[in-house]
Amino acid sequence: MLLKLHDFSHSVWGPLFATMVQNFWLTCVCFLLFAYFMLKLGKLFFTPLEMERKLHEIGYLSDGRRSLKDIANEIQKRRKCGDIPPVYPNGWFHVLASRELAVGDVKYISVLGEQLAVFRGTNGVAYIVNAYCPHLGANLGIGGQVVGNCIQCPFHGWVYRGEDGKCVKIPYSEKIPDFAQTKAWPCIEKNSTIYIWYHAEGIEPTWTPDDIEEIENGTWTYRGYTQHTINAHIEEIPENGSDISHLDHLHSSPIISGSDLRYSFSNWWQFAKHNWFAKWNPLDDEKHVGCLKLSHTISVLGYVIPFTALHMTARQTGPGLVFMKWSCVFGDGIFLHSVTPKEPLLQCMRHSLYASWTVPTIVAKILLYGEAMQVERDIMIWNHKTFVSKPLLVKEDRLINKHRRWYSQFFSENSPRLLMKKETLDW
Ligand SMILES: *[C@@H]1O[C@H](CO)[C@@H](O)[C@H](O)[C@H]1NC(C)=O
Ligand SMILES: CC(=O)N[C@H]1CO[C@H](CO)[C@@H](O)[C@@H]1O
Ligand SMILES: CC(=O)N[C@H]1CO[C@H](CO)[C@@H](O)[C@@H]1O
Ligand code: FES
Ligand SMILES: [Fe+2]
Repeated sequence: MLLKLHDFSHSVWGPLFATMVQNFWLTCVCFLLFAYFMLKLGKLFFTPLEMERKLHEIGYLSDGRRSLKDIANEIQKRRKCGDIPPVYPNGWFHVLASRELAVGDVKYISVLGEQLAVFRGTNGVAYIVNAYCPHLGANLGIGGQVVGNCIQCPFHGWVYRGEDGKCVKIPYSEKIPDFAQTKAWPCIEKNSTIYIWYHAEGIEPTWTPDDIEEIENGTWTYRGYTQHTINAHIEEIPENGSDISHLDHLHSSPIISGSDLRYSFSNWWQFAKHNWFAKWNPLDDEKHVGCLKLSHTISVLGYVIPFTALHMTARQTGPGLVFMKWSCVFGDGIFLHSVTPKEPLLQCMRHSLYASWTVPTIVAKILLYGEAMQVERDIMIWNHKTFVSKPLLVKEDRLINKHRRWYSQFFSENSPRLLMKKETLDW
């Protein structure tokens, strides 16, 4: 039925319609605001959380005069690192998430003190080779081109095979000498992650990162990641899995109290707390795995809130990977947790979250955010602490020693050590 304009004047819509026509621009603005708001809301509820924090953004205290960047730099310099173990343990490390490397992409990556070029051949396989071309030293990761399953140097065009680093083409030379070869690093891609094998003695991989069947077959889907840069020795980070007593102290105040340790202990937050129950054990049948069982609940005024129960089983697989499966009332999923040393005392830590479809994205985001909050409390400690090689432990702390013995298997004779620096010098 067609409406005539004068029909409106008698209904409640009439004046509104008239105002809208008169205020055309106002209507436009209202509509845009509404659309923007809906977009934000949709984003909040339906898109994964992706959060990256730089070193100086977490755990450093401002003095109101200098920038946090300067403060972080200065603390890094004056810090006593302690009698630390070698800085790069042997094992598999996260280099990139699969989605960060499309077919034909080349990336220059610096991890474990090595300069590397990571690329994906046209066959879809990811390869890692030394970044510096052995010919005259150009960086293959900066402007190198993927040619088939090889990478071509941007300087004189030598082509190296991703699989073994062999040079297969020198555009201006008839002969390719046998010595024309670069180093190809052992690399493995398990769904969603590209890993590199590092071994100071050049030993081939003796184990592989866990297969997560549920990620491969699509039962658990990607829900986001958080990334942090930390100024500490790598061992400090996995060690917190065996440090049961810090859970009830550092991690008990509710996440709304934040990650700034100056405030998170305040009495204001005493009404609610996180309760942790944890147990860590090295596995007998898989020497490179340590298993942490963790239960978590939130209690308010002493009453445990039932739907906050979260049960986790974390497999610390080698020196830098943790596969933490969890289940809660909404469903189940996994945190992929990785620590990769970029420099001797600079770690890149990532938590990626995959969950079953039953877990609403907003819940997954809260989980990921909550985890990040808790870890940021650790970071404030890590960024400022020293490594105590002979700690004062009481009986209840004994798992820490067990963890250190377990972790020592990842160091070998030629594992790189940090040269004794500053500490011995008098400035
Ligand atoms: C995916 O793998 C898990 C674990 O093996 C299994 O329980 C599940 O049924 C699989 N789902 C599909 C769709 O294949
Ligand atoms: C590298 C790898 O295994 N990729 C697979 C991950 O899973 C998706 C489906 O969920 C496959 O399409 C990819 O090939
Ligand atoms: C490696 C490891 O177990 N890290 C854990 C340290 O503690 C935080 C907070 O409890 C966990 O979220 C990490 O997974
Ligand atoms: S430096 Fe790479 S081809 Fe010459
Ligand atoms: Fe912790």
